[in-house]
Amino acid sequence: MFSFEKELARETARYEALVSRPNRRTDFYNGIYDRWENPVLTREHAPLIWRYDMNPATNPYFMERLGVNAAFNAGAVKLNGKYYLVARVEGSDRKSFFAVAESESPTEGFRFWDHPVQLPDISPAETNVYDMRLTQHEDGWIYGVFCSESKDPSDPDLSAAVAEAGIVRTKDLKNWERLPNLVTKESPQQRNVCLLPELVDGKYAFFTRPMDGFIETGSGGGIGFGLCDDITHPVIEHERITSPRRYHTITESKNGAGAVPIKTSAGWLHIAHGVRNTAAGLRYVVYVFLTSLSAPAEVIAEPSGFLIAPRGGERSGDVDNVTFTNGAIVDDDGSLYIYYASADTRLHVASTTIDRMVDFTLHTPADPLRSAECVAQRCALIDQNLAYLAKQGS
Ligand code: M1P
Repeated sequence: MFSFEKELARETARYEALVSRPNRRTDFYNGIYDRWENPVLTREHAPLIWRYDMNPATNPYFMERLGVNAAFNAGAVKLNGKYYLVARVEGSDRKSFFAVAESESPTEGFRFWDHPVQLPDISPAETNVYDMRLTQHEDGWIYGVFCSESKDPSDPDLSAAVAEAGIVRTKDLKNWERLPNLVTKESPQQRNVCLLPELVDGKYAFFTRPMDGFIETGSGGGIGFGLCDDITHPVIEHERITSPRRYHTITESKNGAGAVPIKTSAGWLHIAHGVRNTAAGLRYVVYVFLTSLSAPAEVIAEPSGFLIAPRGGERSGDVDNVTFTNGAIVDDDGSLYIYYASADTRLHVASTTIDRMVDFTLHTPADPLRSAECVAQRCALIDQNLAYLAKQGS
């Protein structure tokens, strides 16, 4: 027989077991990073008080009243010794919002705070918000740059939308000050914008993703870079392309900034995403490039191919064949945790170190862009190995 108390107790136990389960490395190996067995956030991590009315008088069947569909693309930051994810949570109504999940560990134990982030509501047209990148800026603020999406009023197509970069800032992830959306004079739309932690020539430096339309980047040639004088009235007059899209590569259809660039001794490490088209739809992978410390818009190394692509169960979900990142944390010992989502459904962690990533970035050959040259590149590696192994054996 149905019992409200029994269902509540079972779901509470299930939730506790999920959020407190230990995580461990999988046996995946490539020498570059480790994959971890359990996602760090899923829709089931949404607290019961977000979803159920807990009062049997008003919810006699213990029904979910406000469902949660997914928890994925998260900005990430370490503060006062704790790990924080500001996740994109999507309700079953398709609207996304931000919520802070906290843990003592970078790989497990993330629990959402009781309330999601209540962003200052600055425009009735803003319909959806998602994918916040968190920048611990040298000016003392933590900035969150995210996609602010509205219906395109000039286009009768019901799906026509406009993407802009929304900006908030905080000191504690609790109180958020909303700044005006970023204006990019040369680009009608923006998504995947993030703020560099340091000023460049005394100005706020953004990595942008110029787009002609909401889905297609059109004339937008790749990941852009632009400077703005005043973060409280953010305007970028001119963008230049940093990491371009290229024909027949992992970035042919689109690319975009991912985690906020990480300062290393070799340069700014960018963990971004690239998109190609296939007969089965768009395929999103995570890739890496390095830009100069003295000129952050200049790419100095871009290893061939992807760093992370969907594998196994990561391949399927709401949007199949997608891995996407907008957050990473560097620990005091040089460990690096890359939070990547799969299939716009759940959030995983990959772990590595800054040293390994710099080695990977500087010593992995660049994409030679043509099959014949890729074969030559691989044969050179094989010949080098055969010669080395023969010498070892002799
Ligand atoms: O669905 C895959 C991703 O699509 C968008 O990324 P982009 O702007 O590069 O196409 C974003 O909406 C992202 O949230 C999503 O994961």
